[in-house]
Amino acid sequence: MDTAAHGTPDLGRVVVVIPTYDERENIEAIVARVRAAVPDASVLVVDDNSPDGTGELADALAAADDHVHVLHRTAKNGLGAAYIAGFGWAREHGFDVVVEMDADGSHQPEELPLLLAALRDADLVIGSRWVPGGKVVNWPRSREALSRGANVYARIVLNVPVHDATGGFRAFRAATLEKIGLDGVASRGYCFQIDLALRTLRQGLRVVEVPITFHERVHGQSKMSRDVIAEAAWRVARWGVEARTARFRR
Ligand SMILES: Nc1nc2c(ncn2[C@@H]2O[C@H](COP(=O)(O)OP(=O)(O)OP(=O)(O)O)[C@@H](O)[C@H]2O)c(=O)[nH]1
Ligand SMILES: [Mg+2]
Repeated sequence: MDTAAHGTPDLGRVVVVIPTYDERENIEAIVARVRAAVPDASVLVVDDNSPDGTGELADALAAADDHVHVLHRTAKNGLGAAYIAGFGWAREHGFDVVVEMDADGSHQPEELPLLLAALRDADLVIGSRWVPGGKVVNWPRSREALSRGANVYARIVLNVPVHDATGGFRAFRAATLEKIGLDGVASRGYCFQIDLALRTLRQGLRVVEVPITFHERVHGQSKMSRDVIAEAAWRVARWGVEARTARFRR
């Protein structure tokens, strides 16, 4: 690929990684919006063999646009595993910036330039619902309570100075992913996001939150489940205990 044609001036080449599982009704519109919002960036759809045919639809989008790529995986293996595969692809293809974004329209591609601008002075930028200026639109109270509760819990247990540690609209420098090392990441569900934020902070890297407007999905089904919540709760508790024990030993 030609860097001049595919790059953004001072950040280098950007890829927006979009994990999908049964997002047939959303994938076309979200890819089109990303392409319009950041025309120099590439898109990588990471599909876990969605039964609804999202992978084939993504292939058709890729065939029509050389900035769109698809990574097919064989089975639904969780968001974390899909992202790690996508990050590996981005590394092999020499991208300098890797963005995480949901397919369901909750994250607004039009806000990508804001995230990328903030990355000029950061190693990880988190699009945040829970900083001044951040908003959620059409979210049921129960979901808002879950997200706020999860963030308060993570802040107390892990002492992380981040307001939206579970947020999944993010921009990483490729160098950040390299430094934090992804081999030991076992988180599968949305605690993957907390895990990566924590690893980035522990490396002494710069994490910046920018306010975003988060919209409840309109089409398709949420993959949030009790298992995902339970995994986050016990992993965060374990990381908290590990951090305290390490401090005690020092
Ligand atoms: N490849 C892959 N993608 C997944 C998997 N689980 C979720 N996703 C995708 O990850 C993104 C976020 O999943 P959602 O179902 O929206 O979960 P959520 O945003 O936590 O929940 P809602 O707020 O209720 O939508 C979407 O693009 C999903 O299609 C998975 O196991 N594999
Ligand atoms: Mg969602």
